Amino acid sequence: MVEWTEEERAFIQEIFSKMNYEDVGPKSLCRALIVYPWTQRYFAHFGNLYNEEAIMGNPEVLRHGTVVLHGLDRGLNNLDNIKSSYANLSELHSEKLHVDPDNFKLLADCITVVIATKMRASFTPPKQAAWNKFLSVVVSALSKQYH
Ligand code: HNI
Repeated sequence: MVEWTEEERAFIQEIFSKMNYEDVGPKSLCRALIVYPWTQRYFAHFGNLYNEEAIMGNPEVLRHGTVVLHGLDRGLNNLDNIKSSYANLSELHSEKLHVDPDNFKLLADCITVVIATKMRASFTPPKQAAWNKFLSVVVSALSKQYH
């Protein structure tokens, strides 16, 4: 089981409390689709992903970005049991969506970049360390049902 210090818990809570899901989520997913274009193949049914402008103006992408970010809530609310709280989502991404699990880390990095641009100087190295630890545990939990 992952151990969290009180400081780490507080930093993670703080970052979530300052986060606007409807802003950070879409921006993070758009960034992933632009920076790592091979991730677009999973979202072909969302319509036009032709270029940066199309991706950033695609309502399906924007809506899904918020959905994905809310997917982190189950980690936040189950910090001491992250692994089992992602069992269903892991199975969905593996068995049904066939998402290559390497992509989880790439999207996580995009979320971190967007948060950094929002929080600026207040995203201190210790806060980034706690956040990075949180996302690493989520990514590992999401990859759990792959075999
Ligand atoms: Ni992901 C659906 C959470 C990474 C491709 N994804 C979801 C849903 C959640 C979610 C929540 C909605 C599930 C449902 O409907 O029951 N995804 C997350 C989280 C991460 C993540 C928390 C990592 C931080 N997903 C990824 C990545 C890809 C991805 C990296 C592909 C590159 N996800 C999908 C696709 C769907 C999806 C595709 C279905 C979309 C749809 O609506 O058709």
